[in-house]
Amino acid sequence: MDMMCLDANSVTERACRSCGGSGIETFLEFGKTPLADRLLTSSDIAEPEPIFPLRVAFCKDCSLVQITETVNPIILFADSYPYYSSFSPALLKHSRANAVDLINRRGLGPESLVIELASNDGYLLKNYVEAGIRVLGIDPADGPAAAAERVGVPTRCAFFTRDLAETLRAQGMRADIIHANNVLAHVADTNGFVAGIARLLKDDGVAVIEAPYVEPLIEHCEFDTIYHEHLCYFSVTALDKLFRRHGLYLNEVKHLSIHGGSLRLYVEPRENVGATVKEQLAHEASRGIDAIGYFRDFSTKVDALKRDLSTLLRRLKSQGATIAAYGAAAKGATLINTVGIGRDLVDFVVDRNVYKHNKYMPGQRLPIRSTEALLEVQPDYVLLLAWNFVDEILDQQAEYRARGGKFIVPVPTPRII
Ligand code: DWN
Ligand code: ZN
Repeated sequence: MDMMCLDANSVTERACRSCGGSGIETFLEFGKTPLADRLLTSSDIAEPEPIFPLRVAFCKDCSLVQITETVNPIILFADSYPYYSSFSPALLKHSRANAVDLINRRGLGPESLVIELASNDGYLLKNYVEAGIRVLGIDPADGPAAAAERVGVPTRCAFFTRDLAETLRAQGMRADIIHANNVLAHVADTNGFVAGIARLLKDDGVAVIEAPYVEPLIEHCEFDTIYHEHLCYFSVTALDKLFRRHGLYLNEVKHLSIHGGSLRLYVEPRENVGATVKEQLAHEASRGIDAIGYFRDFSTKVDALKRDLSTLLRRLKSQGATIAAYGAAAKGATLINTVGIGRDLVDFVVDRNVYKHNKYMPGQRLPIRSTEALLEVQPDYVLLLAWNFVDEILDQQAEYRARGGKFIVPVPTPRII
C-alpha cells in the first residue's frame, strides 16, 4: 500500500484556529492517515495515495480542541465529494423538523430569506422551498450542488467566505435564517466564516448551527469522528468566545443525538444569553472541559478500544467467520486505518449511497458495494462503521439478521448485536 505525503497540499498550524494563541498542546496522535472521504476508483488503486499527519490539540487560551493539520479545502470538498445527506432517512426527518420548527418560531413567509452554508443536495432547504420561502444554498461540492438544483433548491457552488458574504450583501441579500450544519468544524478560516455570517445575517436574524459536541466524543470514545475534514471539536466554552469575537451571541443551545452527539446553536447579533447556555458553560467548567486535564487520558482510552476491536475481529476470523462492514463513512475510514482493518479481516463494505459503489475505502482499499450484497453473500458478521445510525440500520437489515447475521458495533465499546 504505497502512500505519499503531499506537503504542498497542507499546512501545519502553529497557532490556535480560533484565538490565534500559541498555547496549543497535542493530546492525541494518529501519525499519517489517508483522507477519509477520498474514495478510490479502480484506476486509483495502482497510484500512491496522499497521507497527512493527524494530530489533535487543545488550546489553553480559548479551550478549542482542534487538529493541527489543514489540508487544502479544494482537495477535501470540491471535486467528487461523495457525501450526499439525503441517503440517510433519519437525517432527512431531523432536518425537516428543524425547518418546520423555525418556520413556526420565526413566522417565516414568502418575503423571508433562508441561506444554508454547506447545503449539500438540498436535504434541508427543500423544506423551505415547499413552504414557498426564498432560499439560497452555498456548497463547494459540485455533485451535491447539482443534485440540489435538480430538486429545486437554487445553489451557489462555492466556498462560503467573508468576501462572498460581502458580495451577497452588496447584492441586497440579508438572511432571516442562516443554517450551517456540520460545516463550522470543517472550515479552514473559522474566523472568516463566522465574520461572514455576521455580515449576512439580518439584525433580527438567527444563525442555526449544528456541530458535533466534544463531550460525547471524549465520553463515548468516538475517536473515529476525527479526520482531516474535521478541523475543530467544539465545546460551548470555545464557541461562546469564537462568536463574541465577531459581535455574535450564542443565546440558546440544544443537545442532539445525531452524529454521536451534536449541539444545535442559536446565534444572534443581539446579546440575550438564555439559561441553556449559562447551564452548559457551568457544566463544562465543573467537568473541566475548559482545561487540558480533561483530555490527557483520551489516547489511552482510544488505544484500548482499538486493541479490543482488533482482538475481537481476529478472534472471529480465527474461528472461520466471514465479516463485512456497513457504511462507507468518513468515520469508517478513520476506524479501519487506525485499527488496521484490511481485507484479511473484512471482505467488503456496503453503503446505500450509489455514488460510493464500486469504489474503495481510502488506505485499506476495502471494496464498496450496495447493501444488497449482505443478503447475496450473507456474511456471518457486519462491522457497523456508520454506528451513529445504528437503530435505523438494524431495522433496515431485519432480513439479514433474521437469517442469523450479526452486527458488531465498535463505539463506544465493541459489542455484538
Ligand atoms: O461531518 C460530516 C458528517 C456530517 O457526514 C462529513 N464530514 C462527512 C460525513 O461523515 P460520515 O461519512 O462519517 O457520515 P455518516 O452520515 O455517518 O455516513 C454514513 C454513511 O452510511 C453514508 O455513506 C451513508 C451510509 N448510510 C447507509 O448506507 N444506509 C447511512 C444510512 C443512515 C443508511 O441507512
Ligand atoms: Zn485558542
